[in-house]
Amino acid sequence: MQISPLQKARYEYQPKLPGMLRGGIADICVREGEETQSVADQEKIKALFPNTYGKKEITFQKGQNTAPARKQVVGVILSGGQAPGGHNVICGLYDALKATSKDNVLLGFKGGPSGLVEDKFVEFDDAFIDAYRNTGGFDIIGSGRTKIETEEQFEASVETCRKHGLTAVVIIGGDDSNTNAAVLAEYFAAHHTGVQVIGCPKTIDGDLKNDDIDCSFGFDTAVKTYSELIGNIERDANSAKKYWHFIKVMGRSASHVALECALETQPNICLIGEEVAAKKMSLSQIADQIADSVCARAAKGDNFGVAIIPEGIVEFVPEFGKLIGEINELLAGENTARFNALPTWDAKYDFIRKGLTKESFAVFEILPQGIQQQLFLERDPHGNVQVSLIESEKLFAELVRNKLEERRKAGTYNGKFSTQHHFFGYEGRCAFPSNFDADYCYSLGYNAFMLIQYGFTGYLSKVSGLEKPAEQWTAGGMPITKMMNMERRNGQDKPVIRKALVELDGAPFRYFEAHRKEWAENTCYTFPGAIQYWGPTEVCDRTTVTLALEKGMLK
Ligand code: FBP
Repeated sequence: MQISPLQKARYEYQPKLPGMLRGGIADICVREGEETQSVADQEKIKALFPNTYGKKEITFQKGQNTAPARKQVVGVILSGGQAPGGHNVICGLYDALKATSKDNVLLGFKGGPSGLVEDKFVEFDDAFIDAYRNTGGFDIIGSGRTKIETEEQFEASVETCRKHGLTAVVIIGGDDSNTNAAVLAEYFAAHHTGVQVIGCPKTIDGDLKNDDIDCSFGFDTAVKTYSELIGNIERDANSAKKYWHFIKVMGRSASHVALECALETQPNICLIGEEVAAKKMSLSQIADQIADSVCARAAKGDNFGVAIIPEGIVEFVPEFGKLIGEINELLAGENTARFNALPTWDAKYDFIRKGLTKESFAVFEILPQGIQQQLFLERDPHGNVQVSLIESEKLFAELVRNKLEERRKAGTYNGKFSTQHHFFGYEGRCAFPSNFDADYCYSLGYNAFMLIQYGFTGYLSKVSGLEKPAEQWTAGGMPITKMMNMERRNGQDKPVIRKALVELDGAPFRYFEAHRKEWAENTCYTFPGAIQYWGPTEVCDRTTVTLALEKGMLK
């Protein structure tokens, strides 16, 4: 097979482990910490996880390895959206497993958690693993979003484990997948299977982080990839001086990606969903905020700019959420067929006008026709509006255009407004991992095997101190139940890992807030450039601005 020179060179890269994991498996021992409690709803979580709740935090350190010797047969699963570095988690896991004993076996279950249920697997060997070292993507075994939740699925998983003699399963995933890992660990423990479950924190969205997890892997590479592109667009905008670029970036439930890209590139505008929700902002208010920047810049002759829009923005706008709820109700059951049978858009529009409340229709009315039609025509199999498909970069560009027309009529704006639209999402999810993600992921996988070797289950592989050089990182494990609380999901109270949203009193947002007025009116663009794999460490191993601000490394 033909491979690119970079791919070949990246195969040779030796990821950096935390100092405490260096020097050989025989010299790694465990230090136990305090017993843990869930972040909220302790009694309920404890009752749901009687076998895995309240376990101790653990840290690895240098010392005689006292783990009992036994053959390990480990299964690994990639779960959810792709994130750069997933392959390295598997490589780190494989290397630690084989360094312990050549007889140990690593199986990869294909296509996500369903691979375990349906027993679709591959067995890794050196040649297989070597072809994926330090590469992006999840194509080594594929990924999927199946949730193991029915009794049938649990039983099938137990059967797969029994058939292969599995001693442990490693689940590489986001908050939902690791919640599932905790549930699976509890099930395996309750049924005395002897199979351990370890999770690894993944997602480019960056919303799996807390007091114990500095950040999820993949975030670093994805935001650097988007920031490179945004910086390039800023240069283009500032060269041509003729377009406003509206750029949507991934991140459905949290705006960490948009915020980090803004901190990296200093655009004129960046919307933060969590702020929109906290201030209960309307679409019109958001459009006004962007239009203010357009006008201020136009007054100086700068009819160009860059605005970053998080993918999930509309879900944070309260009036939009209400509108979506009403549309879902309006088209429930047989109404969908009635609506679809209406011959023209005008007839459909009339049906919508009569079916929505006055307030929601007022919101609907200000949407560009393309978005209006999207809301009614592109629906999921349950008949619900597919909010993630809404082209919010086009939506806001149009809403701003309307605002500017009003201002032009009022004599307060006299500029030009031509727009370009972009969506950066899939472009970043499978990029070659940055050195940071390559190192972090390899460490997470290596560390996951140490947790397995020492008999832990229901733990998340934890590598922290990530703002420092890798040598100073610490490694250990945290019971997943510690990160859980009860939340309402599909009409039921469920134990879940608490999702990390952008904190409006956190250092990254405060930094952005302090600078955004200046960025909105002036041209303060910064150009991060492409991810560098070789060169000075401050260029190649640098972490995200978000992490640096959170850890007080930047002010
Ligand atoms: P995970 O939370 O599973 O990591 O996925 C996040 C994400 O990359 C989002 O940013 C995006 O909204 C979504 O996946 C897209 O999912 P899909 O791959 O199903 O289109």
